[in-house]
Amino acid sequence: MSKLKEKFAAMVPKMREDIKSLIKEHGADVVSEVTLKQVYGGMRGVRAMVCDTSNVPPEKGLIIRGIPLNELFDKWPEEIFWLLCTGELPNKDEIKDLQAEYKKYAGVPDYVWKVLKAMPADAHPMCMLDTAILAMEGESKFRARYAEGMRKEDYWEPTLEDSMRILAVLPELAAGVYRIRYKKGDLIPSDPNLDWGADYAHMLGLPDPDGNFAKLMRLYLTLHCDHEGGNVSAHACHCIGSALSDPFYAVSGGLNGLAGPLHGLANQECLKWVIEVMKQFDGAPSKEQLEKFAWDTLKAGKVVPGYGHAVLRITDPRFDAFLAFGKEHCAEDPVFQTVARVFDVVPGVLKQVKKIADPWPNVDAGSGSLLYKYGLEEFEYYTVLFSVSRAMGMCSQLVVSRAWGEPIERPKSSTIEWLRNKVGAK
Ligand code: CMX
Repeated sequence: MSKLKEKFAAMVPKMREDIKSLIKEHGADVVSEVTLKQVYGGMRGVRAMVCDTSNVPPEKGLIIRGIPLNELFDKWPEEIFWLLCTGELPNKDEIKDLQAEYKKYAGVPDYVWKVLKAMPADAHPMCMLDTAILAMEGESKFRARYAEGMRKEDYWEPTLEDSMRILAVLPELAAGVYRIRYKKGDLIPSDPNLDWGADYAHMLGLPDPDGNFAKLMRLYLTLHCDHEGGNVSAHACHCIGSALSDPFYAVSGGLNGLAGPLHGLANQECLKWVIEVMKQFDGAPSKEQLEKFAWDTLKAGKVVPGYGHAVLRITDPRFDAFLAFGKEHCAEDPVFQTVARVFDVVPGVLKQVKKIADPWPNVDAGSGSLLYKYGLEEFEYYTVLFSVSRAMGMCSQLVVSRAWGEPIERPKSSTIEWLRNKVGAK
């Protein structure tokens, strides 16, 4: 048995007992109220679901299992997945064991490459990635065990196994999507001696003479891992999983949500915006030029990508981490300089628009300029990188909720007439 499975198995009985007694003693207590505005406003702020892997207080940003993200910047993604699942950081033996497990579960089957190569030449890389994950659904251990009549208390075990398979295969799949979609030549085989992040960087095939691109990939994969349970991708994955659809269905479905421009696709949109402004002003723009460009965007009825957030009310700590990386490794790069200048200018513009709740940069505002600097210039691909990381959050959330036996999700919707009657509207 893997050390992760062993550790998690030891946690499960207490987790179940705690939740059972909490519901027994406090099941009728009110934890959240819902206004009509929230019903029509994307359920913003309504507390109606559980997620223990991470939490996002508006004034602090991402906290993973009680540890603020800024204390985890130097951790590798493998450590983060362990933390998400178990609530503790792994020791050296545990991390080695998890890395060996990834190698054991790795290997993209040939039929998946055939599916990807048969897709239209202009297919979006996110569509390719999500299709590839879905294509592998037939491998699901969860589905096979369910068909055999698995007991409910065992659901988490094949969910973890499917999750390991998905996470193990994702860097190779994602790198393959890049090389096929952008005609970069042959697929590059995985290097068994490399860690999860560095192996992904290696399989993309970009030049990395000083190892800084691999460093960036580890940071990138760590920073995007999870963002509590209510964001579109996590919630979609969770909802699909609650019907006991297996992790291949659930993760692919969640990533379809990440592919929206108001969510994970904003990183592609953001760099596009930066490149457009640089084109318009023939290089790194001045603060005045940027201010004008931001206003023009707003006046055209468009959003400034990479800015604003449904929950956060501060500069996203994930943006801070990318900015610090850029200052250390690409301070002279004009695209990075533009991103840094956008940060000086755009919050001041957005603050003047009353309806915007959060004028600060989110995770998507800075990462693209760093990827661009290392030669990853195809910005339609950026959400795929986000996906490889975010799958850690999705999988850990699925394993945890299967372990405590969460039921199928089924909130009540209302007709307009019901709502009008409820509030006594004329
Ligand atoms: N530029 C222009 N307008 C913005 C804006 C921005 N960056 N951020 C918010 N607004 C607008 C909204 O579109 C909304 O306008 P309408 O009422 O006309 O529809 C209004 O301000 C109020 O929105 P809000 O309460 O501040 O924010 P929401 O919770 O509704 O939406 C988000 C949050 C992220 C979708 C929004 O800020 C946005 O569209 N940002 C740009 C896209 C982006 O960067 N998305 C990535 C978020 C991180 C991620 O999930 O990956």
